[in-house]
Amino acid sequence: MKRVITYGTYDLFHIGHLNMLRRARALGDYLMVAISTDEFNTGKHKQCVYPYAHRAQIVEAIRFVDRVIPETSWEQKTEDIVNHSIDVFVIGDDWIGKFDFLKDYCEVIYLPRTESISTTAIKNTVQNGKSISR
Ligand code: C2G
Repeated sequence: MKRVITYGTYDLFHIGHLNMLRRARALGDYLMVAISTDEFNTGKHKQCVYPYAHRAQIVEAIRFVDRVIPETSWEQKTEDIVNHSIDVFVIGDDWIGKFDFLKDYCEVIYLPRTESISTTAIKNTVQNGKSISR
């Protein structure tokens, strides 16, 4: 059983998030997602629209997500990987190189982000009363 983990805020869930989770799951047989808590996001200077409980439940409801855990600190990744016997750490290539230190514990993969969609773009689009392009 190849176990995969990824981390993120997953606010205003969108197709870029879904693509990431689908690709992450395809790298193994089990996908764990660590969702940033509201408190941790404050440290990331991210003000979420959806509270942690909603962001976690939405991701947990995805057929190919096996488990959601809270992300409360930058330092927890190594412990998570060891404690949950993780084989693969995956995240978007906007983080490329930032988590190479995890290579001592598991495979580290950076996947390309989905173009032209982001939580910020959605916020701006909604505020301007427009719709997201296909
Ligand atoms: N993502 C993507 N394409 C987008 C937007 C996001 O592939 N258009 C990916 C990101 O690269 C990340 C995941 O979706 O792997 C979640 O993105 P965010 O919610 O923005 O998470 P982030 O703020 O990058 O938090 O400890 C790591 C952090 O928790 C990552």
